[in-house]
Amino acid sequence: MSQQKNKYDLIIIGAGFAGMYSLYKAKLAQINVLVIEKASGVGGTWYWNRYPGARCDVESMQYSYQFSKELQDEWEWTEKYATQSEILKYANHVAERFNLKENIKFNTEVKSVIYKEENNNWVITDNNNKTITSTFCIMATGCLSTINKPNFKNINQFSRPILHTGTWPHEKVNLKGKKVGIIGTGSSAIQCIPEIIKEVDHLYVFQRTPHYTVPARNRPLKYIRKKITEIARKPQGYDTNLYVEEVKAHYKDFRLRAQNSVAAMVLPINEESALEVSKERRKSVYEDRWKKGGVPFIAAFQDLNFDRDANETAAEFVRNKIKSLVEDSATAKILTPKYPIGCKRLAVDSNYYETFNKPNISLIDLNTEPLDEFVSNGLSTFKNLYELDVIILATGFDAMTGTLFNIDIQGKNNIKLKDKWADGPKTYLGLTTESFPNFFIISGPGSPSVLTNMIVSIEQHVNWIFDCFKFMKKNKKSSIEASLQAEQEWVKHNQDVSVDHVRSSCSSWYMGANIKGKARIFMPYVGGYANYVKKCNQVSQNNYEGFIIK
Ligand code: N01
Repeated sequence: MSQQKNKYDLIIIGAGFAGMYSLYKAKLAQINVLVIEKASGVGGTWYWNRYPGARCDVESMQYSYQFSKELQDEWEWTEKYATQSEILKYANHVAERFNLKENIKFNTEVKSVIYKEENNNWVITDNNNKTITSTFCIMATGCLSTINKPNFKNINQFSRPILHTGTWPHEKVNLKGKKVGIIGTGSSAIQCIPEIIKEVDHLYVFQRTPHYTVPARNRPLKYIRKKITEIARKPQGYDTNLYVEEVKAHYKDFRLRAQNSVAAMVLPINEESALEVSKERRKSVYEDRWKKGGVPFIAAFQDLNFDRDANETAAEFVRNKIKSLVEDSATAKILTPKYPIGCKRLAVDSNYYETFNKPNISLIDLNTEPLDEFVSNGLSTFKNLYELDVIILATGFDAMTGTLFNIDIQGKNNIKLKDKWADGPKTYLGLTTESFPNFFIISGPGSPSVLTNMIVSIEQHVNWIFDCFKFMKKNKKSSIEASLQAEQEWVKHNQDVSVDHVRSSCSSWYMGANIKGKARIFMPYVGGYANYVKKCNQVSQNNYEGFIIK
């Protein structure tokens, strides 16, 4: 273990949930480690995304670490879906409970990560031009951590505040009595709009593509506790009325079921086909899922993700809900998506469609009224001028590769990651990339990551990496790198499994379609979490097949 100043065995970039757990494991293994974090605190996504209404759409009893039984037992979630502030509190609790902050250098942005073949190490340079070296490097930089700020015409002309949901200010933003414009209607806007409507004088929603969303039916967990469910005892199935004590009493089994699932979470998948049941049965299943709320809606039938006709039955159900919930038929029409449901990530909301019945909201369809430019006091479309006090950009992220490309990452022979991935990311298992030895990515492209319950996926990745470290130490190896052949096969497999999946059937950030000039390729692994874990385990059990270890 190296102890020299500015020389580490392991550098971890990012102190979100991936960075924190990597650090915990490194400390446990007594590895000489440093975490570098741009923010002034831990939490990653939950540090930055503080917009009103921000919360997780994975249930809180599942969206948490499982590496420590004590941590799992002692932490009390207060709502079915935790708010951003509660998740951030949890992240800080974890950091303090396991003394993580002492190894994190905050307020520091990594600018370059360059491999030096002659020393078999990485040279990391930060925004203060400080340089350190490390044998191993873990990129725990997140999948949705670089915001997409489109190059709107004359954006700098607007003389009042422009906010982005992904970098929302830490201090309270006062929208009371203000005329506010919001551009974008993805998951972030869908959570934000029903909250800020309570405060603003008038809200103008600028929509390019309508998004499918289902009600969250969020509730305090104390209320749920009074209910009797069989959740953790059932080998299959699941009731959204999570009963905290029961889950905690059977947490191990509960987590195991998530490990063996498609999305790393206990989700009630109905094994029936939407096309093989009666019309009445289909409607009643959808109604039941709608009533219970949350992402389980998309698991209402087993064929919604692969059969377009089956998918259409679910899409049509939601379209009819929009029609019944939104009073003004013209507004309802604009809010109604036409593409398959689940292609863009299904959003989960609290009163999103109902918000459009309020007197102080206007929906602007950018397809019939395209944006022209920002002006000093508002936004101008080709039809109207909207006077605004504040503009909110809910325009999403340069997902999965954006943050990696913002850092100058160079592997063997000075090959830049950005150049290597110019036609789309190329990884082996989403964890490593050929020509970049001792370099790991957590929840990288080619791993299930954003299609799963992220904390569970993160723990699996980190455990795999640290098992690999153990293997290398035991076998006195100093370098591990994906072979080109293994990488090519994995990339091909990724594309093969995505071809018929609904997720690749429209333009979305999964495909890089939201960023001008970005390669159009389906980035996360859509073959299912359990299959992915099986593959990772097979690789490690076979002495890291597909890797070159020296
Ligand atoms: O971003 P998005 P997001 N002109 O990319 C529009 C996670 N998340 O921040 O669809 C006009 O989904 C764009 O329009 P279009 C979750 O994984 C999780 O909402 O490209 N409009 C779209 O409407 C999610 O998927 C939670 O036509 C423009 C919107 O902006 C991911 O984050 C909560 C535009 C962007 O939607 C991203 O969600 C929130 C332009 N030039 C987010 N450019 C949880 O609950 C873009 N748009 C865990």
